[in-house]
Amino acid sequence: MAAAIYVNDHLGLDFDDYFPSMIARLGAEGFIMELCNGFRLLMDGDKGLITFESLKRNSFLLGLHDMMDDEIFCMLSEGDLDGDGALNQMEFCVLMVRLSPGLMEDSGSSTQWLQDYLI
Ligand SMILES: [Ca+2]
Repeated sequence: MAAAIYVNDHLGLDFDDYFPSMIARLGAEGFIMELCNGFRLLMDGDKGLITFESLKRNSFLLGLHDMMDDEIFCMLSEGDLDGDGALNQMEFCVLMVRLSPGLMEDSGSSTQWLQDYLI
């Protein structure tokens, strides 16, 4: 499950920066769709946002049994750009891209092309 791999990477487990090769394979648009699929797996279906509760519940469903509460808080606060305590789709995608050193190197304005797709 792709989303599980993203989360695992964020937590520093066997980090393998494969996003650049994913983009090469899928194209930027396909890559964004993959990120959006991951977002939907982790979000709260009613709110349309990734909240602490939805991340905790769905990361467990995805097999991330060892995800600690403080790691979930850390991920949320890292990605929460507008300060509402939850991640919307844009914030989630930006967070994932920021976690990829390869993508950060490729483009100085790492999130600009991403925003072009999402907005
Ligand atoms: Ca937010």
